Amino acid sequence: MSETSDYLNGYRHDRKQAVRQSSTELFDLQSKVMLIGDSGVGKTCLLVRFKDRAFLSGSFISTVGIDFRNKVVDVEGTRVKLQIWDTAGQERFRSVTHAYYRDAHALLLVYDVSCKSSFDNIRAWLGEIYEYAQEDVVIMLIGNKADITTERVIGIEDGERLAKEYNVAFMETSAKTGMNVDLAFMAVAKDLKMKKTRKPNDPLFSVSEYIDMKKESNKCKAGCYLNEVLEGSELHLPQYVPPPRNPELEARIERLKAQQANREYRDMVKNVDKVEVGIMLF
Ligand SMILES: Nc1nc2c(ncn2[C@@H]2O[C@H](COP(=O)(O)OP(=O)(O)OP(=O)(O)O)[C@@H](O)[C@H]2O)c(=O)[nH]1
Ligand SMILES: [Mg+2]
Repeated sequence: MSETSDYLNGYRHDRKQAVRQSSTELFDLQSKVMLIGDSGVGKTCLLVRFKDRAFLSGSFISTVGIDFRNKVVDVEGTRVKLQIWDTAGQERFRSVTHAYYRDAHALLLVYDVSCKSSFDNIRAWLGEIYEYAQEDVVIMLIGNKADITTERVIGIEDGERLAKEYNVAFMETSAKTGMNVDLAFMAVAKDLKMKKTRKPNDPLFSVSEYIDMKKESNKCKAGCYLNEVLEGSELHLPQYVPPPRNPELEARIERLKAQQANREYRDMVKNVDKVEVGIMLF
């Protein structure tokens, strides 16, 4: 046998165990994931948060065309390489990105909880997915910028309802705080592993159930959520969840505020009288 065929046989054998992507990065399975959704919803920020554990704040640089980054994650001993494609949300690039849907294993469809039009456009995005992607593609609806409170216009129930209607997985994330970002990508990696290793009688893996189970197990007793803890990755700080509302206390605070305002008003009127009297005497 020639040296070349020895090499190729060795290479084929290796590929069964782990595919060599570069001299330093080995993996067992590979998955193509795409981030899609309107411009400005935070697709690039989600990718950067997952890949580099950073947040791109400040001026917004819209993606041109399409870009990708790789990350190898460990799913219970299996190295899954996620090839994450970050698409441009702007309409003018739509024809470019359609071509990439076909061989995607998972699509993360993102809207911004503070932008109603990005949520309203989700139905149109789903239409495109059904037209261009594979039938068994994993679809995850993501409500990003969950850290925003005052400008929020889309509630978590709205996202849940829409996801239920289309039978797709759902979660809210924040690229800013990191909330649920790892969980979204890990659920995709886990789905791929389960598909590849599933035996005929094994139950089907459900991304939605996995997400719900992880969110439940990450809920701590003090009423806060812990982020997904990845195998071998860093632990994030708990996210702050405001305490439940207390209508009685709120009413008392309002009464006190009104009393205070009355007092201030009376003092002000008294002072105005004094000034007026002073002016008249003068
Ligand atoms: N508060 C908050 N702002 C965010 C979050 N994610 C992204 N942003 C901001 O939203 C803006 C747009 O983010 P990008 O990630 O560039 O948006 P995009 O979806 O990639 O947009 P296109 O590339 O045009 O499709 C930036 O100014 C970010 O700083 C988030 O989770 N919370
Ligand atoms: Mg972008």
